[in-house]
Amino acid sequence: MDAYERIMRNAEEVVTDEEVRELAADPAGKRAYVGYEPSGVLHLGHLLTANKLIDLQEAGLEVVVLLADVHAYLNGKGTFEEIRETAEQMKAQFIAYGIDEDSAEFVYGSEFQLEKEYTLDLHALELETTLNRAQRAMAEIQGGETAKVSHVVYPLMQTLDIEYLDLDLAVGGIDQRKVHMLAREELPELGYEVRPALHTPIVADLTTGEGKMSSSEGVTISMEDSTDELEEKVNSAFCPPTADPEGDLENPVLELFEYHVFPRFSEIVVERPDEYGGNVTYEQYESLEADLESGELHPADAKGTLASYLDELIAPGREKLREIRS
Ligand code: IYR
Repeated sequence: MDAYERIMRNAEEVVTDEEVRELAADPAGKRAYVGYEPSGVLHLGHLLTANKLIDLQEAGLEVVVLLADVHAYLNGKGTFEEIRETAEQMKAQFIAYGIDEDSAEFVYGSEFQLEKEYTLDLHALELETTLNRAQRAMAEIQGGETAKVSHVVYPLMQTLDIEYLDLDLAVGGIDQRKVHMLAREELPELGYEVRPALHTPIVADLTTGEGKMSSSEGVTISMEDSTDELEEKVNSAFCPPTADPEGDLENPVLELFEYHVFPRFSEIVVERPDEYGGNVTYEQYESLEADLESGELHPADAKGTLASYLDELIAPGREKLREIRS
């Protein structure tokens, strides 16, 4: 896999492809980032973009993890002290998960977002941007609550982060796309360069295959789950043996294989007793998907295998959390 293919693996979209190709042609010294509102426990939503950061490190880019404490504050996630503490825990779990600590840079938003120059640029952006535009950019992040003034400042700060962290690529879930599009429009207004963005998909709800897997509603898998809890969650997942003919339901079991398991393991072994066909090894996601859809692979075997690989992925972070809490 060349640098471009690795950067693009499992990306839902890039804006623009041409800019990303240029980046891939000479990745040395180029900086990519994901920003996270600190939360005490990482879940699969965080890990999807973390997988992308690992891909980017492997493609030769420098990666920056923004622990967006000021953003979390603006989004009503607690006091600064509480947010700081959860940010520390989050950082430790990312490292346990496999983000290379020596080459990655972990930055707190409050380290640079409270400086005078940043604040003055923020005010310039406030003057440039209509309320309506900023609110639309936030619709998917802020959820259904009544928008506060802080919620329109939020995407403007996210826009400035791209300049102030000296980035060449902004990465996020597809729910960040409107903020990144706002950034592409507004940065030139302040005389700054436009940077490309890469968006990862959102995994569907585990039990229904609809909408998105989220920590606030429905079931999500997190660093906190024990092996048994994880197995139970995966076993109750929606996993139709054939693709939905109408095409509006996703298969979350397949999505988890595609976005979480295959990127991190070079081969996947499904262990089965001989009377059920014996063990089978997959090197590519597409072969597993084809076998599930043809009936060659039973959903129960797919789920058992998924649970054990996910367990292996979250085990170091789970251990880290135990350590922090004891
Ligand atoms: N909006 C993100 C958090 C965030 C991301 C970036 I990229 C920033 O520069 C700042 C904040 C979220 O919804 O989690």
